[in-house]
Amino acid sequence: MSELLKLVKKLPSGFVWGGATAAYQVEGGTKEDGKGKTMWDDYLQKQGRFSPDPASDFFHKYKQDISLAKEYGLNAIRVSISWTRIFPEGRVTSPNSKGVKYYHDLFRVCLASGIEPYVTLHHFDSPKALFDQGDWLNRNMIDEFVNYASFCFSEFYEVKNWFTINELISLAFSQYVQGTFPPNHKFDIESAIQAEHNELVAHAKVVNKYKKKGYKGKIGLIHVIQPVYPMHKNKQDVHSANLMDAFLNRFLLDGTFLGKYSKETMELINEILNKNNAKLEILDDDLEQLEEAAKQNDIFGLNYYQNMTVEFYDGESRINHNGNGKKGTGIFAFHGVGKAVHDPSIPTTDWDWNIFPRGIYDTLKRISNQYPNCKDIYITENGMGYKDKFISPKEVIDDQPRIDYIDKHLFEILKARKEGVNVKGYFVWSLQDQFSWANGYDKRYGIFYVDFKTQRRYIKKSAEWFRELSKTM
Ligand code: BGP
Repeated sequence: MSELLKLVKKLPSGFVWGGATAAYQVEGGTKEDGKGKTMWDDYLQKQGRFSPDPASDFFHKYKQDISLAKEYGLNAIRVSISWTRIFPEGRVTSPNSKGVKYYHDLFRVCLASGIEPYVTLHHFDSPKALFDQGDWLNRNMIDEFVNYASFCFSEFYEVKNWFTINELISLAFSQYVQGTFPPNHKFDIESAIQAEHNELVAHAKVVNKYKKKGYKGKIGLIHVIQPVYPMHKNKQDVHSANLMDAFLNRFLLDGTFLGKYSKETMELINEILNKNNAKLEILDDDLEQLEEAAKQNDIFGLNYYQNMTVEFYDGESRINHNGNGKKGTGIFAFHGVGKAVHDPSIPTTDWDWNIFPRGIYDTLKRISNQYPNCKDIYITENGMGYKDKFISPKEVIDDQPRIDYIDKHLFEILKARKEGVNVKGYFVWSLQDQFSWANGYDKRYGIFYVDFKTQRRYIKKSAEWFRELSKTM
């Protein structure tokens, strides 16, 4: 028996095996039943590279996807609610009853199939009307988010596991550093860090309200953690790694679980802000909210894909997003902070994402050692973007590299769990192939293949692998 299976055999029966999705990446139907625009609709149309319709047509095909999940041994699904299906203009007025019904129907089908829904309230899809007023940089968005979240808690009583916001760093990074998400700014460090802070405050306010109201479910948020390692053990590279880590990870982990930014974290963040002529506004009330929420998160969603190796870099900031899978074209060099370099001992995907399973073990140990307020952890995303080859409808799609990726990461996760880290579940990114924000439709992650023209689903070897795994328990 493999080392992984030995660990799987020891898992409790309630261990969560899920597939992850996000509304805008799977639903399609962006104009159906009164849905309002998100920050993406006009932008993608203007850009003309790919359309979010019909994506994986989950809006119509969710029953089929849920039954596939069930058939292949999963017991949970991660979905997000599209804010503008419920409140088309973002502002909380009278809800769009068709949108509300859609999510009730979805949750009902999940629960009837023994697939527990884990629901995110904001997964990269701000309502266009609020985006136009500054998105998370406008503090009014915080209040609107609290209102929208409050509505969802009282309406969707059947949901027991809530995540407020998905990957604050990825949203801020893609919007304001990499420029691949609207409004497409590059190295606008002030906006990136301010948006993250404001999102943390929004999250905290929602958690505090949820607890005050005494809801019985569980609540938390999701961070993607990218552990940073210095290329060389010299002082400069080590400092670069610390700066990059503060920027990518530590600022957010502190804000979530310490309820403040520690002195050491702020020294690193201030160094980054100063080097980029940027400032950060933190109000007294913000800190009170963060502090109150820090101990009240019931669950934490950890997304992990890759690590980053950095060396000291003092040149001009430069970035190139590898969005088409042409290996070796990605660049990230951040003035005064660090430059991502390729460690030749670490393999990469076609999109230049490092394949470094040990990073998830290091991350889990770090969180459990440094952030005792972090309680139950779910791996809410982990998986591999791959150019799957479809041969014929009769043949199972061979995605062995994805299986190898998941196998190795899962092993590291369960090793950390065996050593006491409280991991309660694993969601593969993604359940079915879906639309990838800045990469379109060729970067597939699903354990079920989607023919985007016909919307037919086909089985991949990774789905069969999951089914065997679930039988092991
Ligand atoms: C995470 C997001 C997902 C998903 C995934 C893969 O950051 O939460 O929405 O997209 O990464 O990323 P990509 O699609 O860019 O390859």
